[in-house]
Amino acid sequence: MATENKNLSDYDKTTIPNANKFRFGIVVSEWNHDITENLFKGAYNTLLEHGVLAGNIVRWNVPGSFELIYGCKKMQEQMVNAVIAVGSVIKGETKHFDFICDSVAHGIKDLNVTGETPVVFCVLTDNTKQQAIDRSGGKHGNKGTEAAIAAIKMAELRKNS
Ligand code: DLZ
Repeated sequence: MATENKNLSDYDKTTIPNANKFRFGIVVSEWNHDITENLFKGAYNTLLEHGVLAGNIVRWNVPGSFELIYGCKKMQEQMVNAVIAVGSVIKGETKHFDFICDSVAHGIKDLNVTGETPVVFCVLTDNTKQQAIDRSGGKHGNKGTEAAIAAIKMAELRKNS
């Protein structure tokens, strides 16, 4: 699971389906917004790079990662081929971190079980701000890029299944 030996922005471009017919929803949490903006940019630019039209990318903001669950549930209803949930949870002094991380992971998982539209998990869960910086366009790449590639692959899988 560790990203230390894997750059989140590395992938084989030749294996990615053309996405120019697809429409994507990106739901962005405003908490740690400097991090989530960089994750959004990574996802957005990667989608464009693979042929997605700017007009076919719908962005909504939600207050925090906990609200990603509801935001993504409503986004699933918007005639999109896949949804990307963008958040950054950074550990504090209390157990809040654990509750938020567990809730968001289970909430997004539930949307994938119950809904027809795949929802990709682009939520960083870090012990420190530096770890979040490193994974949102820093030395370990950008999880937004990884999420966009996953979303394209899931949209293609959905189309063919
Ligand atoms: C309250 C809170 C805290 C302490 N930390 C974070 C965080 O690191 N990342 C994040 O996305 N959201 C955080 N939140 C906000 C919660 O996700 C949520 O918005 C509030 O509890 C309101 O439901």
